[in-house]
Amino acid sequence: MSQTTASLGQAILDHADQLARFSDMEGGLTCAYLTPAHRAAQDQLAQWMEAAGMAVRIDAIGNVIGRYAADPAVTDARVLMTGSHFDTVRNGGRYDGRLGILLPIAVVDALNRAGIRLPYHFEVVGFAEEEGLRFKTSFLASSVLADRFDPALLARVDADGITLAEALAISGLPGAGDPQALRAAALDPATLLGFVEVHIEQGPVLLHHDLPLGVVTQIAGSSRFQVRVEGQASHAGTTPMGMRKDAAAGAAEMILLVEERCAAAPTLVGTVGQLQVPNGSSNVIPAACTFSMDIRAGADDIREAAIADIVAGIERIAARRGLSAQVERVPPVNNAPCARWLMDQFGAVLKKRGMEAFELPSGAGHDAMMMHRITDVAMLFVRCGNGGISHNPLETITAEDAQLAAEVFVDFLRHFQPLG
Ligand code: HGY
Ligand code: MN
Ligand code: MN
Repeated sequence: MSQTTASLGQAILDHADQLARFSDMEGGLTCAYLTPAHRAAQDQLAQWMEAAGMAVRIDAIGNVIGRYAADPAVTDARVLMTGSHFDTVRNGGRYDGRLGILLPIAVVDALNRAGIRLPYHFEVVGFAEEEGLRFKTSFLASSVLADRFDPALLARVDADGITLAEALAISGLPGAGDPQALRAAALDPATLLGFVEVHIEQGPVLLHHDLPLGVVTQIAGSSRFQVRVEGQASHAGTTPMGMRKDAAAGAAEMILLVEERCAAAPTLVGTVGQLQVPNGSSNVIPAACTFSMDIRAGADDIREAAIADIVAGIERIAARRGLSAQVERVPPVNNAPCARWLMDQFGAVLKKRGMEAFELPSGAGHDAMMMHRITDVAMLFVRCGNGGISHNPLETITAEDAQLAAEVFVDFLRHFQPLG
C-alpha cells in the first residue's frame, strides 16, 4: 500500500488548487452556496469521487456523497462517514473544508488502486453549505443529513433578495427545495458507525508545538446574530450632538460592548464581521446601522451568559440614545464533544508511527458538530502555516503534512474498530 500513498500529499494540494479555480470573484476564492462556481465545484468533486471508484449521489441540499462499498463478503456492512464542506467564506482559503473532502478522495483512490476494500461502507461527503455566507445561516447541508433542517430557513434571502427556496427551486437539485425532499435526504443514524472529519486547524496551536497533526477533543459551540439599529436621519451640519439619534454611533458602542464582554471569560470569543450603514451619506446622521455578531465558547453556559449580557447591553444603549435595536438570532450550534473511543483510534495510529497524540479543542465550527447530533464524531487537525491564519487567502498547509495526514488516515481506516 505504501507505494500508492507515496505522493498523496502533493496530489491533494494540486486538487485544492484546481478546485479553487471555481470562484464567484476575480483574484480570490469565494464559493457561495448554489452559485455557478459552487455548481462547478460540486461537479468536479463528483468526477473525482467517481474516478476514485466511488458510487456518487447528489442529494436535495446539494451534498456530493461518494460511497466506497464494503468488501462484498461483509453482508451487513454499516457506514463510516467522513467529509467536510466545499463552500467558502468571501475571499477565503482553499483548504478550509476542502482538505476534508480531497484527502479522503485521494485515500480511497489509493485503496481502490491497491484493490483494498474495507469491512464497512466508507462514505465521503462534500457538504454543500457550512459557512453561512449567502443566506446568513450556517450548517445548512449537515443539518439536512442530521434531520435538523428548519424549513423556516427556506424564507431567508440573500443580498439580491433571492430566497433559499427560490435558489433551490432553480438549482436542478433533486426535489427543487421541497421540504419533504429535504427531510427524505436525512441519514438513518442506525446505519452509521461514526463520522470523522479531517480539517486544517485554522489556528496557531500545532504550529506553536511544532506538530503536523492533532486530535480534536471538542468543537466550540457558536451563536450568530444579525442586529439592526434604527435612529433618525438628520443634517450632519445643523444637528447639535446632544440632539442626535445616531444609529451608527450607537452600533459602535454596542460593538465595543461585544469586545469587552467576550474578553471577560476564557474560551469566549465575540466577532463583528459585517457592519453596514444602509444607504448612508457622509452628510447625513445614520438612520440605520446593521451588524453581525458571532459569539462562541468552549461551553454552552459560558456562551449563553455572554449572549444574555450583550443583548441586555444593546437594549440599554439603544434606550439611552433614543434608538431601537432588533437582534435576530440564527439557530445556534451547540458545543460538540468528540468521542473518546474514536479519538483514541486516531491517537493509537499516531503513537504507532512514533508521533505525539496531541489533543486540542477546536475554536472553529465544523460539520462534525452537526453530525454529532446523530452519531459519534472525531476530528483530525492538520497544521496551518503562516502563523495559523485562516478565512484568508494566506491560509496554507504543506504537502508533507497533507501526506502525513493521508497516511495516518489510511492507517485509521484499515485498523478501525467499530464501537461495541
Ligand atoms: O466559522 C467557522 O467556525 C467555520 O469556519 N464555519
Ligand atoms: Mn470556515
Ligand atoms: Mn471549515
